[in-house]
Amino acid sequence: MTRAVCPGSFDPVTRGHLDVIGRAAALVEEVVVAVGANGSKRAWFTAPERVAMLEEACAGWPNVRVALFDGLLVDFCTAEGIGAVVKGLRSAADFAYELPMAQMNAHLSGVDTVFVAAAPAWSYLSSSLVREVAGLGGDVAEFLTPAVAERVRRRAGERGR
Ligand code: COD
Repeated sequence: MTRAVCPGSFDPVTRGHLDVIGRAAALVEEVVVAVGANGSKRAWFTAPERVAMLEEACAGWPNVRVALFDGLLVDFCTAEGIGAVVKGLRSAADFAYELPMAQMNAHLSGVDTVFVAAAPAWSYLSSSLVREVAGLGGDVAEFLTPAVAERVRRRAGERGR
């Protein structure tokens, strides 16, 4: 069975992430979306909240499952018996950031990284920009599923208090 891991922080999951996950799901038989539990101190959502949003957003893909991981990504891949990671590339800046990680992961464990080009429509989109715009009162609904947009709207309100 061909399987791949799509890792990330997903704080929150955006339509850019979902584009990459959906395309990975069309390429391999099973995709495991791996949510890094070691979120940054600036995270808006807890790891279980990020998992719940992803499970809802990915419910239409029967070959996609969501899991939490802690520690090294390659250890998660080894434990799952998966040898390939799929990541989205939005820009040369992403490439510069991702290449050494891909090389380190290959060196540490033989896990290979496959990059897919971001959809032009979402190539400027990131979770951090969504948080910034929403936190300052902007409308981010078009970048998110309706359920995620509602959670972001509520969290922005809670953080503003
Ligand atoms: N379009 C396409 N792709 C996108 C978009 C978009 N609009 N937005 C994000 N992406 C891609 C990113 O390029 C990235 O590949 C992926 O989606 C996840 O993005 P984020 O921002 O949710 O997550 P990151 O980049 O913060 O996640 C980092 C990981 C958790 C994957 C990373 O830190 C990690 O592997 N941590 C585990 C510790 C480890 O193994 N460290 C050693 C590394 S060598």
